[in-house]
Amino acid sequence: MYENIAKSVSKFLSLVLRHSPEKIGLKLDENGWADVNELIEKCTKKGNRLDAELLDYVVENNDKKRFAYNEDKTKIRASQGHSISVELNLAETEPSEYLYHGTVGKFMESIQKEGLKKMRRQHVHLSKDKETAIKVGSRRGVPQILTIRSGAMHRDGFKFYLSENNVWLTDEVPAKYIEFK
Ligand code: HQG
Repeated sequence: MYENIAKSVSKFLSLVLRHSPEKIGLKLDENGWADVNELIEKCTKKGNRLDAELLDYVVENNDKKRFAYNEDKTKIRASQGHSISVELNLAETEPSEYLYHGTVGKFMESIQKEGLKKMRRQHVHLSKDKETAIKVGSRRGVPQILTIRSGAMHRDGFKFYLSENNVWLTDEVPAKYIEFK
């Protein structure tokens, strides 16, 4: 019964939990956590329908599992994708030999020159499979898929993190580790 509004709730939660908590007067702690009751109260005050049951539904059924509760479900945060500075305390993880990044043609020249940058987010986002990268690139147009030599990067000392919802994160990908084809 929540299918229809779950997507708009997810978009609104992405906005306040990743980018602009101040839009509803919400405070996140340094690890990106918001108090669940405060979130519900402040969303509702701003006219965005939210209650504990709907929030549970969105956390459980979100297509990319974008949000996670803490152990006792008193706090919630976005698992990745922030533009505001938060310390997710993710453990460094060894990546597979190759990871993928989906982008679009208009960015290619710049990426060839300077590699992948985190732009407005806290990390560069990579995926383990090409299908996910195709979806990510398709948000902006005809997808271009870049193969990242993540194994070589790791051996050269670059750090990788795996978010709770299985997005691979790193600080940058210099152009020499990118296969353009
Ligand atoms: C590009 C979504 C020019 C980069 C997705 C991308 C993902 C450069 C854009 C998550 C560049 C940044 C993140 C350079 C990178 N020159 N362009 N040097 N370096 N770019 O949205 O990876 O649905 O910040 O290729 O599924 O597209 O929100 O990153 O096109 O997981 O949960 O600059 O967001 O997840 O865009 O997407 P973004 P992204 P959610």
